[in-house]
Amino acid sequence: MPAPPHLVPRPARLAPLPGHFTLDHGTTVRADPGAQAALDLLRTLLAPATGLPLTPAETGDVVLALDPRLVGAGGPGDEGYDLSVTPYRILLRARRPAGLLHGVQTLRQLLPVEALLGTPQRRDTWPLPCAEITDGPRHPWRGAMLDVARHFQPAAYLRRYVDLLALHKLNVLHLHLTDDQGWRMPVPAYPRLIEIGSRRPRSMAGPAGSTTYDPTPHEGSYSRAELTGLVAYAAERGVTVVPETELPGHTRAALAAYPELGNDPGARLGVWTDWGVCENVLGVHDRALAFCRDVLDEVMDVFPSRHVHIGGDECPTTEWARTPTAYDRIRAEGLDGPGALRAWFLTRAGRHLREHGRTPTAWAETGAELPPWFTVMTWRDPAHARTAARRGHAVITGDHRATYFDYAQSTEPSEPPAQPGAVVGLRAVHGHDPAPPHWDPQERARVIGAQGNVWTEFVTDPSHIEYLSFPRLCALADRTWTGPSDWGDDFLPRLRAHGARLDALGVPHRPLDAEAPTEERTPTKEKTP
Ligand code: TNX
Repeated sequence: MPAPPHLVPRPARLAPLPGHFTLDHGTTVRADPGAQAALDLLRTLLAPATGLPLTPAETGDVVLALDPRLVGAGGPGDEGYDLSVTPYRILLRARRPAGLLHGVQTLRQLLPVEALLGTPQRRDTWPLPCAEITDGPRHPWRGAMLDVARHFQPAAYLRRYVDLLALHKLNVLHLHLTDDQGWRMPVPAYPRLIEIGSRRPRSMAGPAGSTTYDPTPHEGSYSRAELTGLVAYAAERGVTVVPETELPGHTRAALAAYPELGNDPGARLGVWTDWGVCENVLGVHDRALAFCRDVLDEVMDVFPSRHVHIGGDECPTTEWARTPTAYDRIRAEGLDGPGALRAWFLTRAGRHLREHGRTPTAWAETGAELPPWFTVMTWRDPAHARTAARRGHAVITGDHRATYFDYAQSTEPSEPPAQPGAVVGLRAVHGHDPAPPHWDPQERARVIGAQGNVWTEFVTDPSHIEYLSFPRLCALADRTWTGPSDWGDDFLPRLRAHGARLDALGVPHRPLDAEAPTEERTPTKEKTP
């Protein structure tokens, strides 16, 4: 048998077969009912380099079809696909359209790497190795979070990032849309969120606590049409955009625009120009709750995703503890004290989402503080994921030691500026098990997946985003789609071959030969809360 092709992520089952199928100008295609969108995607992706017409015909050489009876190798059903490449025909089948979209990405990786280039290639024939593939994901949530609040990125760039996620069968783009340093999404009832909240006059130079500033102003926001366009573009590629608007902390940009939403209506706060944890948070009064409802109504209108993220991390209680009206709320709700207000606030906002059929999603600070109907993202400590699963939460792991891509990939001095404190090496990502085997089966079943997180305090441009994301997202994709793999014998050889694809797509990435097969797990430091 021939050697298996090097695919990332590795398919659940792949049997290489002798021979090739060759795409050329005479190749015909057929999309059965429900498969047209996947064929359109295949055409769109192959057009720039190959220029192949892929002419429709009743007896297609390439057939894409939905088949409700298909079981597929992948557990959760909706995203699996079967792909058969023989010398005479390609047959791609899936139970649901999402599976076909993933199958299209596999076809793309089976082609010569030049198929990924953005310009016409001098080549008439495009061979694919024959194989039988039965594939499907291990986890339904395979994500990447991009922080567009600290540094804004234009919508066109977000589309490219979506394309890179889809290539790796990652299916969630979590957009961190608001933070202390910028508010990027318009809400018609609150125009100053953009007029004031989307611009900061300068930015701290260096990590939290630094005393020097880069005097360059930073600003940016999306139009509603850009966001709805992004949602549609991502859906065509099997990617769901999950929005995050931070509540009740990390809201200084909103407070700069509307001081009455805070705890001291007389305070004149600018959009924050520092990094770190900001003391200013929303008030716990009715006006702040009404603001949250209005914001979330607009969020739900623009983003159809089942999950809607409302932040919830790093919320100091200092302001509440010194605000008399906060104690009125504490008494009225029978709470223990200011420390209980964060969970109370998130529960109120979460209920609003739930009443509209959405699943409230938030960062977990311990895994034990929110109602179990929240989906939580654990980040501080891997133990929080198990705590949360035991409590009944659906859990997405984002352990900072394994999935925070704002940390450097190595200790080498040539690495670009990064969040200080830890190194998140490729091996740590590869070794990250969202649901370790020693947990109880019910606990493991509650872990719906994992995501890589690109915080952007020190990341201003797309090439830096990509350098931080790759190859670490490749490891995350492999882990969440396929599961564990042997680092030296399986993952690294596939990744090295995959590097040519990243190069063809112009993705700046950390050199792959930097990863020694015997490299030990990189020691990292504690995250200080
Ligand atoms: C903590 S993780 C944060 C972010 C920072 C990040 C930097 C989380 C939910 N909050 O606000 O950007 O650390 O690593």
